Amino acid sequence: MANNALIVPLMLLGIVAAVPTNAQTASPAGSATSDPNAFVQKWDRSGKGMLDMKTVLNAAIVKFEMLDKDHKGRLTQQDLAGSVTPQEFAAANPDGDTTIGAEEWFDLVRRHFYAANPDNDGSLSSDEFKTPAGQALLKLVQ
Ligand SMILES: [Ca+2]
Ligand SMILES: [Ca+2]
Repeated sequence: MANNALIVPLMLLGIVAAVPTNAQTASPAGSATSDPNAFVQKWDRSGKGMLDMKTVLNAAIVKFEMLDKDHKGRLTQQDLAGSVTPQEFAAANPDGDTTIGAEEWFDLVRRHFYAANPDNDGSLSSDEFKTPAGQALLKLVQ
């Protein structure tokens, strides 16, 4: 009975239900999970609380232009320092030059989208953005 007295008020506040069971594995040690809700709300034109590929690519264009400070249509490793590791940069740069072009950028975002969408329904929900793959995508496009 003592436990119920504690748990029921927490449930009423939504605290018990809101804590995901995979909270420990979803975020890398030492860094907080980036909350996708604001990003989803900002881009969600359908009102369904989900983002499809076209919408995510639109966000990716905006992010690309923001990072491309000299407006040459290419991103250097320095431009992407906060978003991708050197290993990820190399993987995203199959032509082996020193920059990520727009097509390479879209390919990278598409790969992350598919990885973050295991149910293959064409859209990413806030919950899917909270998975490790979703967080990796969010880091690219947010
Ligand atoms: Ca390249
Ligand atoms: Ca999905």
